[in-house]
Amino acid sequence: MKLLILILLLVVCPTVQAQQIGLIANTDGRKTVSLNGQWQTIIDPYESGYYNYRYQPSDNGYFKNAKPKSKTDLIEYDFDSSATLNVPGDWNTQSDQLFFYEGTVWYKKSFDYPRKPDTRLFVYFGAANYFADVYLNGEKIGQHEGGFTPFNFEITKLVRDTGNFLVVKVDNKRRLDAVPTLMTDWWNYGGLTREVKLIETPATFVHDYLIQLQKGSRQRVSGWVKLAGEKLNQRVTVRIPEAGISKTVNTDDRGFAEVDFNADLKLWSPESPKIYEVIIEAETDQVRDQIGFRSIETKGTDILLNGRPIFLHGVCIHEEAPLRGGRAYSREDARTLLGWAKELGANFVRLAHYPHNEFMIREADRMGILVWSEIPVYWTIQWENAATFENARNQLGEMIARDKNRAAVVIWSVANETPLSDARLTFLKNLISHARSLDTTRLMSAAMERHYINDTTQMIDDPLGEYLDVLGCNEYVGWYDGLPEKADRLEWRSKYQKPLVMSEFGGDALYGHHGDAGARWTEEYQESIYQHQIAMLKKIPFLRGTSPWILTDFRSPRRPLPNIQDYWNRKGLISNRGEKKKAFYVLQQWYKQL
Ligand code: GCB
Repeated sequence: MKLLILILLLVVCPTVQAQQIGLIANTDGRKTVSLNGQWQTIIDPYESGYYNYRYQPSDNGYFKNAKPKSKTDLIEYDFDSSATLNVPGDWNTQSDQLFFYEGTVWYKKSFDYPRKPDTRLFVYFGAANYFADVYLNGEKIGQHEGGFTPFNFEITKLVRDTGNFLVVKVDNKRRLDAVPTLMTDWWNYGGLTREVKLIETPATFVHDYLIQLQKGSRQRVSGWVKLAGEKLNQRVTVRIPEAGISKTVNTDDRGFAEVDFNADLKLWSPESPKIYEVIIEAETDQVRDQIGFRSIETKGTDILLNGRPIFLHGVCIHEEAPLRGGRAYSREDARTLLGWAKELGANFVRLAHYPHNEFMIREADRMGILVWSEIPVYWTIQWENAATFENARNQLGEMIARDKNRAAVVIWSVANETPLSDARLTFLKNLISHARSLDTTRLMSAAMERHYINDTTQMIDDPLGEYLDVLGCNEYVGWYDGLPEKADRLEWRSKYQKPLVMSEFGGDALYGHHGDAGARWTEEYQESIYQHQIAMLKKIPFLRGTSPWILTDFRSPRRPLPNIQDYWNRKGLISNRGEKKKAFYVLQQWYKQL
């Protein structure tokens, strides 16, 4: 019977997916071919390139990239005469037709690739929002859920010397059971929003590694390397030439080896973001990376960087492209956004509300900016749905897999403003222990809500606090909660002896809109919020960080007010055109004193 089912399955689904390999670490350090540029695209709101008229998945979908063979052939699509979209890039800001679009767009790119013997080839996507089905030469090679983390599929056996066609069905329809769910306060930018590339590796290659300081130590480097391929037993040497380090280990039958050695390293910090070249040299492969070393821990209500207390003076950032709008994706975008954060006097950024593109993290490493990185477990989520949990867990794992070697990243956050319940607590506790199993060194946090125990006392006692290293808390005193002066009377209490980062506060102002400090939407009102907030924040004894909402205006479908919002959340300290609002200078002045 079982055999029969298997045979049936093979007959019904002839496109058995190629075996998949986990994320390849550090694609920068490898031989790659970019597939960025114009891709042919078909907008498919009814998904007729995927389903037949009985709503069954079709064997003959657009992924076949079919062409009429004779003049009688009926084929109702043609990639090659269809419009193009640039990759990387969201589709919404590339075509007026697609500005509010939520649905499927098919992408196609043709390429040649004369593969050399004894090499393997992978196709790598920086991100696709939200669901991607990927096909090469008409065969399905994999699918991926989650709009902000990278994934790769092996195509060694399918790739041809010439005439390959890579087809991706990208669907950004929101779903109640997805992560994030239906309701967010940001634009649902769809598409192949980050770079796409081919990665060539040797037959057996360095698949992944962790090279970081051991938790609690500033001299001991501890981690592991993992090979993938046939020749799993190898000698692997980790070298840090500048520090005179060369340490050789032998990988086991799974291609795995732990790495542990003492090193006299100049530590990474915002004042001195020292980065070393690290070389991982196996017998069959070699990868180079740029890694900084620093320790991060908490003690009572303090956050210690390299053993010394630090105050995280920062700002939240959405992945909204500076000046042009749309999803940010490039190194230049990252430099502009982080450059503004630096100008503000920040040593810290909260990258909200999902993992940002890798350039942000790499540039933060170079510029000496500490990073809080999070997954889009935002507002309401189906806490009791096992598939939703699996999805969130997978996104968390992919975020950590990509960025675990970056010194800048000090906090992983698992949730934003989630409503209290037992199911939610179980869900988030399980995410936290998963993160800790993947990475023992970073601090865990979440942006929580708080409540009033009387008119003037704010209490942080969310039961989640027990499982976090750093408490995150969002509050909008002066905007959603009373007027700016309300902050003057507030006292803050916490059930936990832990550091607090005020992970959001702020209010909207349209740049250039002036009035008195009591008038909503004016720069003066926003300025007044910041003045009262800063006075309040200075009095919170366990406060160890701030990341007000937000560096720049960003698009949100929840913000329609004409002539003020026009579908922009205006809480930016900088407008969407790059103009600094008055509140920017208020915060800058405080940060300069710190
Ligand atoms: C919040 C959310 C953030 C929103 C912000 C707002 O609490 O965490 O995503 O954009 O408030 O502007 O209301």
